Amino acid sequence: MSCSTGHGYAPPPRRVKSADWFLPCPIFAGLECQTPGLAQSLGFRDDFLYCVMMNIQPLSGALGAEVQGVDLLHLEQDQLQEIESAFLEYLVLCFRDQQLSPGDLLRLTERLGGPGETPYLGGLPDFPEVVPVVKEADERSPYTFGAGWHTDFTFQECPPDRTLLYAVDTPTVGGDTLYCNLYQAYEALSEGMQAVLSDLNAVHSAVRAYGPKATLREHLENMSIANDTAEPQTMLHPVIRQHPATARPVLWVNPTYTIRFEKMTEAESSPLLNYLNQLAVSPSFTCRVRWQPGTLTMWDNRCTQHCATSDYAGHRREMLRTTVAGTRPLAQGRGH
Ligand SMILES: O=C(O)CCC(=O)C(=O)O
Ligand SMILES: [Fe+2]
Repeated sequence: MSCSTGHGYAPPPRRVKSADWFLPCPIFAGLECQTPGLAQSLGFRDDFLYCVMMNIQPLSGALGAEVQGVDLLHLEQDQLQEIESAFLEYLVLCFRDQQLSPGDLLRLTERLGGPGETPYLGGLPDFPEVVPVVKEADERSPYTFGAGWHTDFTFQECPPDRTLLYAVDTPTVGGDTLYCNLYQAYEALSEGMQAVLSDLNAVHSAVRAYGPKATLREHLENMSIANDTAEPQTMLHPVIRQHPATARPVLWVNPTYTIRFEKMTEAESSPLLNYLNQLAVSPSFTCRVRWQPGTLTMWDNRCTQHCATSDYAGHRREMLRTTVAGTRPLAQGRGH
């Protein structure tokens, strides 16, 4: 399988099947260990047990889970439902050893609601909705794409509900992605602060990342990034967002795109925004995803932030990225 990333994309090899695959089902696991190949000889598909036994392992006490026993290319409807309910519970889901071409990733994105609009970032020639996130081994910049805490594209009127990131090539160590839980950040605030914030809107803008003076594109020489020639438009969003699926309140600001509170200056806003942004990334509200070729992680932009780590100079990392279109954020308890 090949595509025109210019980076020699090829799906990662499937891992050699071992008895570990059968551990989610203890009875069958034991039988399969004693009689390797039993599942196959009974006429089950190669990945039969993998498919019927979905297993969820949390990544930390705060958020995130690894989902085992799933082949994202052949998802049954009930598996999809199970994944969707795990997604609302864990906010970040990680699937290992998936074999996805760019077209497969797009089909999965369509199954999950359809791709969002992705201005500024160039996609693959044959699949414009699929964005390659690439850093070559010889790049000198200490920076990587997404290396600052943020929630994806909150400057849009309808920011993406979720993002899917699929690892094609990864450093042997480093290049992890960190996530934080913005429900927990909200819950950590005092009642008084929750009440103050619930009446506020914030201004979100692409100016720092993609405005005329932004320097991100100069740091990312193997990605196709277009800056705005004029000051980007801004978008007002509630500071306390209600998650549309869980109805729970979320502290929905981030240091990359939230530039100030409505009707306040940046100078007036920044002390409180800095406080909120620091609180959101308290270690106890975070988890960390370590990537391997074939890992797909999806995260909920309605209640998380994330941050890529730039600790793999001299090594190559290539990911494929899509987003799922979202709805306009609603304020908790305000209805507007
Ligand atoms: O590459 C990563 O780890 C995350 C990049 C990022 O921020 C994104 O894909 O939205
Ligand atoms: Fe991001």
